[in-house]
Amino acid sequence: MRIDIVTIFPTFFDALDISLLGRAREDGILEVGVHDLRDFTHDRHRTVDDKPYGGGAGMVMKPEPWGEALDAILGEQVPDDGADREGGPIVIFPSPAGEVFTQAMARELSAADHLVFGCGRYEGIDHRVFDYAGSRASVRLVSLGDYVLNGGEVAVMAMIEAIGRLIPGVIGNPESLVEESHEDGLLEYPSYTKPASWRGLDVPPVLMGGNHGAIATWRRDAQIERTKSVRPDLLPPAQSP
Ligand code: JBH
Repeated sequence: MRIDIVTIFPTFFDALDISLLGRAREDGILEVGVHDLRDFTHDRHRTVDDKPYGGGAGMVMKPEPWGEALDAILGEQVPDDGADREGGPIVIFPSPAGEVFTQAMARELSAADHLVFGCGRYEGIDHRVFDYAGSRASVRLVSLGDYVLNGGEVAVMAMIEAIGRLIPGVIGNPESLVEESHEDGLLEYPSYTKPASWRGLDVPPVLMGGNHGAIATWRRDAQIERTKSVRPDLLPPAQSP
């Protein structure tokens, strides 16, 4: 997979060199390009924003640098003629006005060949940028959740981690993916390791008994209990009597 990121804070993504995704990049499974939006300006101050038409607080990102950045990244990949975009690049703009990012979306996006992330500031990007991007590629506005971030960078970092680890070959053991929260619709069961007793707190005895059936049942029950108490919204609707 190739991932391109457009941002006014390129060094923010230095952290992508570490960890799991750093390894995937060394192995050639994942290619990441980080682009400074200001490199696509032509004025002395490298201006990327301006006052909103119609007034209001905050600044809006100007369309011209975004247009040039998208042209540079997308190149001739998709003709500007409304052709079928299936399998082509997907341009993702993190936005509090977008659809909420989920594990299902991460899984879907992990199958793409080319993702482009456009990091805007909270107040937003000139809306015509989304229309233009939509004429060149599939476009999705995606929100990390219902809270305020200053810009898209943190959201993009989270999305890249969630998507990247699902790319085949990035994680050594695919079983460790299946057992996790949100893949089976339940929260994870609690985990323990040695010592069996620590500061007066004991590991549940069933986990040390070697009865694999009993362990599986205990874990499933713990998952259901946890999900009921913290995230009842994840459970299927209760059966009516
Ligand atoms: C994107 O992902 C969104 N969730 C909350 N706030 C945001 C702010 C800017 C961009 C988001």
